[in-house]
Amino acid sequence: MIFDREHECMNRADLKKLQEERLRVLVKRVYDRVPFYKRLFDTNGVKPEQIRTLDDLQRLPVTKKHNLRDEYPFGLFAASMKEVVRIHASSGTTGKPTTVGYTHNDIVMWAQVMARSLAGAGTSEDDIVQVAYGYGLFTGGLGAHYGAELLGASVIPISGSNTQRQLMLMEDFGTTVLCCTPSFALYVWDVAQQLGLDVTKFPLKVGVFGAEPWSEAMRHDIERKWNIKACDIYGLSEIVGPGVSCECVDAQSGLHMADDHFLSEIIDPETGEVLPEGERGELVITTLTKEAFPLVRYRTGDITRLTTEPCSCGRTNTRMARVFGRSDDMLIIRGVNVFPSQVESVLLMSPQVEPHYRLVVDRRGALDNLEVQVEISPSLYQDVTQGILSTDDIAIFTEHETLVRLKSNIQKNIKDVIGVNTGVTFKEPGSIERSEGKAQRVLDLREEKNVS
Ligand code: DLL
Repeated sequence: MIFDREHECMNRADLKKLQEERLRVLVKRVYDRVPFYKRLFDTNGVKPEQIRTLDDLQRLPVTKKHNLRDEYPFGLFAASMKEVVRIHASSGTTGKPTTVGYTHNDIVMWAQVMARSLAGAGTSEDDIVQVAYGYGLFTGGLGAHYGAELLGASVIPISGSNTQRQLMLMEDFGTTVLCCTPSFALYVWDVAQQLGLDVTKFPLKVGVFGAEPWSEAMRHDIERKWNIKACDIYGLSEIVGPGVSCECVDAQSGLHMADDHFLSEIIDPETGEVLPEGERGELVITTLTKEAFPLVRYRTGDITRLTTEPCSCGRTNTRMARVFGRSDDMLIIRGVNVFPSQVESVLLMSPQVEPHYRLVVDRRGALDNLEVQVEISPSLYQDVTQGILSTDDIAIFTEHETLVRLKSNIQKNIKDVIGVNTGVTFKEPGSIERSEGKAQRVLDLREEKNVS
């Protein structure tokens, strides 16, 4: 279903006109209301009236995450607190979070783009939507909630965690759409196996998964395990939360951006230069309609590609490729750039290991060392431990013939795909910590050493 045909299928020339009209209003708003942006325009010798077309935008520098932190908590708000009806904040692990505010109109717009996303992913008023993203300062829960309600679906606001309860309600209430992180979807499936539940018999038909990078191989794994279609949804709190872009269930071929609200560019993360359509680089977004927390050329840190080729589903808006990773999650191992999602794709090629893994980076002498820890499948585990009483015996994992062969295969495949030699350590099923929100895939011990 197409929720907002007028904007989702708009002729691209009309869309450009609409974006430019909105851009002109936006630059005036931030110049007049946000001292940070007034300074930025003035220092760069740009007057708001000079920004008339999309190309003019490049006269302005980008806004970075640290600019948001410097203005903590409300310095970048372009509306008075009287007009602000909601505050969310990013899940910053160190120091103060990044605060974002919404006026009533912002909340309405967010619900609309989320409703679009969910409709594109195959949701309608007939569906029962289980929102298993966290509710709270994190935007996942409330974002999906308001969008699903606007669509007229029946919402189960269960929030994250409570894995067994998720399964009970899913079965008893007949959930048809599940919204959560892909890693949580895998965790819930694991628990279903332990409980002996056949989830493929559940009425669930689609999952709207996002908030963390995941690979195409992970999609196939989740779709097979749950017997559903899994659609990728993207967003970030600074821009609005989930709903910036989402895949349609018909084509599952790139995430449709809400172009009438968010203007996207791709830049080279090193040089900041704007790249031509189709090239991979860092996504930069300008919010065209936000009132309380508008951002001009915000560097998202996310690495992707854009295309304006129309989709077979009939939508004409820009499509964004699955996020490859965050520029700050990119590991540099002995000079080679490595994204965790690349390692994930290789691991998922092997049915003998599970999609539960962790990358541990350390420094041995002057050399970076990457160790991939991955759980072996329960059936392989059973095979290799047969007849052995104590599974504490690490030798089973290091000396067993099948595991030695498997390890050398995985190491070879990783070397072929990413070009670095890695260590591979097998773990018992269930031993790598499961995530109820965003998965923590990387443990970088080099940082600790740098600090000391
Ligand atoms: O994660 C908003 C969200 C909630 C998106 C629910 C989708 C679903 P933040 O906590 O601010 O907001 O984190 C934003 O998460 O810059 C990306 O690096 C990453 N991210 C979000 N969606 C995806 C995705 C929410 N589909 C940061 N694929 C973003 C890859 C994603 N990474």
